[in-house]
Amino acid sequence: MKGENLELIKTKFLQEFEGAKTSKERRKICKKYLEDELSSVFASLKKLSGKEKAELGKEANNLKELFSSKMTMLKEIKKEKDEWIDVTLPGKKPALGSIHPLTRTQRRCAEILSHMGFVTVEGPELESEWYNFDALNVEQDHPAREMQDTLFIKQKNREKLSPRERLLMRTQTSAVQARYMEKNKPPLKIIVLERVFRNEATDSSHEINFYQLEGLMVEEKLSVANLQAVTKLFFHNFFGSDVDIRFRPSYFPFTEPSFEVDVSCTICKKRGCSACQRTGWLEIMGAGMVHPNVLESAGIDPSQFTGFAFGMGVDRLAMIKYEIDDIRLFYGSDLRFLNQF
Ligand code: FA5
Repeated sequence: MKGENLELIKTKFLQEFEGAKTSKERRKICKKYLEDELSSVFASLKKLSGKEKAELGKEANNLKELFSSKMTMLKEIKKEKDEWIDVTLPGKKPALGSIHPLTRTQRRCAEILSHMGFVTVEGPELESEWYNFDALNVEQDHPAREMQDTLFIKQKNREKLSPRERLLMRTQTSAVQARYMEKNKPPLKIIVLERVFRNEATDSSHEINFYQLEGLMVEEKLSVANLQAVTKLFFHNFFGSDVDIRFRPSYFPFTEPSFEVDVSCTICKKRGCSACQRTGWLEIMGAGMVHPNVLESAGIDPSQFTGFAFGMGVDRLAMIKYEIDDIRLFYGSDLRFLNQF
């Protein structure tokens, strides 16, 4: 090993380094000289001794210093490049979800009715036969109890259990009325906005599980006129003041008199279209004056208090409002549908 050799390595390095076209190539050259060339230089230094070893050792260290400084410089340039941010670029929009149309509808219903003084209450989805049927004056042999409508829960020795012990998936939010009246006394003004279940074949307007909005008001001297006023105010707020409301006589075991309530078709404005089966009207809810038996069964004196109740499908409200022609879309999790809201 001689001093000229080290000079030669330095010249070769500088030539190669300057001649390289990319930083990647330059980093490779530095690595090669730092690892391969220098290790053979230091290995041959070991064979020398005395003054010669000291002098050449110093020069070899200078060479190492040169390669390392070039390598450090390249690393810093790379780091700066990697960390550089173009602050003028537009930001990335976070993927935000939207409110499900059913939730949106529920919230709007609650908003309107809470302004009218109704308080939202809750009840269980897994319910007893008592609250879903018996307490609502639905007789043991009423067709609504039959297997095609109700999802009963399998229980050991079911037939020996009392109606309060026999379980089912509630078919109507009216069950919450019965529960609430048992624990709370008039004046009452409540709504329930929850899920119900029916053992039904599904089609474009029927689901096996769907949402209902139930309203109940119990006070002294309430009449059908109060029911009509509340209903009208609600639908005018929900659909707009140009909808008409129609009460038709109907039958529910828990109300007397009972009504089926229709709103004028919001799509064709009563001219007749496929959505309203050319009738100009859309059937939207059941309602009526609370049957005295129901009040009595909850411990409320029907000679002192009267009440009205109504129950409608939240899904149907949303379908009319947003002009959706198939209820199953609400439960399909199809983003092409959901992204429209
Ligand atoms: C009832 O459930 C009564 N509890 C309503 C009631 C409450 C009457 C208080 C009187 C007093 P009905 O089975 O008709 O009634 O259902 C009420 C509403 O739920 C219907 O008008 C409809 O909007 C909706 N509905 C019923 N079945 C389905 C279904 N399979 N899929 C979607 N919505 C349904």
